[in-house]
Amino acid sequence: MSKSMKDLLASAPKNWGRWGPNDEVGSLNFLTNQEVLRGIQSVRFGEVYTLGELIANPKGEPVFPGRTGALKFMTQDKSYYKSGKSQSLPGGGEYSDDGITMYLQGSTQYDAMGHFWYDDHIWNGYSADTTMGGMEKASIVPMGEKGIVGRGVLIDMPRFRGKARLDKGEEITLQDLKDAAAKQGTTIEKHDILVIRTAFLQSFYELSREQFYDGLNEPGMTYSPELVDWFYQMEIPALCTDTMANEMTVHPKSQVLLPLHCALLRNLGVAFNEICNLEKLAAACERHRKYDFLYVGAPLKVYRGTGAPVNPVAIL
Ligand code: UVW
Repeated sequence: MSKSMKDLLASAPKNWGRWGPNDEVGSLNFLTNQEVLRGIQSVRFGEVYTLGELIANPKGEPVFPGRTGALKFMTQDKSYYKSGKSQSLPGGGEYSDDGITMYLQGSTQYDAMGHFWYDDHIWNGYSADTTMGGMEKASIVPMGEKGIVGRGVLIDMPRFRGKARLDKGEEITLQDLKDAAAKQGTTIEKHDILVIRTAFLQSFYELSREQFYDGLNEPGMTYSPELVDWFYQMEIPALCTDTMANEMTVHPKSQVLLPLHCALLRNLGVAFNEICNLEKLAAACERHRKYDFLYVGAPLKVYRGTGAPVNPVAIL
């Protein structure tokens, strides 16, 4: 049965107004100094894992349909000096330089709190008109100012299911999340930054573009009242995954696209960190039988940006 987003989320909880009428960082407000210290307490080995994908990867970059990978170009290199287009600096110094054109949501990135909406209102009830010509409200800048630091918890779904990666359209329910955490011996605590591995994007590098995008329906969580209520009660500040949209693309019962973007990001202010690479972190977690760590993410401060690249760091 097809439904509208408004119908589907009619009784879903909202955090609008919880941090005042001018708030632009939503549930990141839960990440207080105490939460940073709790994250630091989870560090045991000092091992550092970065979660960013390669930008301008010559093999291509997994992006949500409608976007393209980054275009990077050299504006200065040794060839400029060799051809006489550039002269060495006084004293003999030379340098390389380059530029990039990219979708701000085209690689590992954070969605701005106001990036996705329905019913003409973005996070905290701001009018969707404030997105016109650049995000006047709830852009990526306040999130970049705050930084996202706390205790991260990895839930390794393929490991839980005994497979290399989740398939297109494979759902993760709240019960799956809890069962996987229990099997790992991990307790998800209030205010944890939830990191969910599906390994789905690994298939991008193995399949042809046509195979990867054909019938695209990413695996992951999708809207259910109990899942959203759990996020609300647990006061989860941020959700990070290794998929392009952090959720199943299509809600199976209603056919609504990307309902968690509205239920979690728009309504609860849960920050979305998408297109992470969790492979090395997951291997280390398995090796150490330890799935919690200090998570640090600071999206770039792009003026009125709808999102921004980030290279999150997990310290085990
Ligand atoms: C869209 O903007 C459609 O999705 P995402 O936030 O996952 O990039």
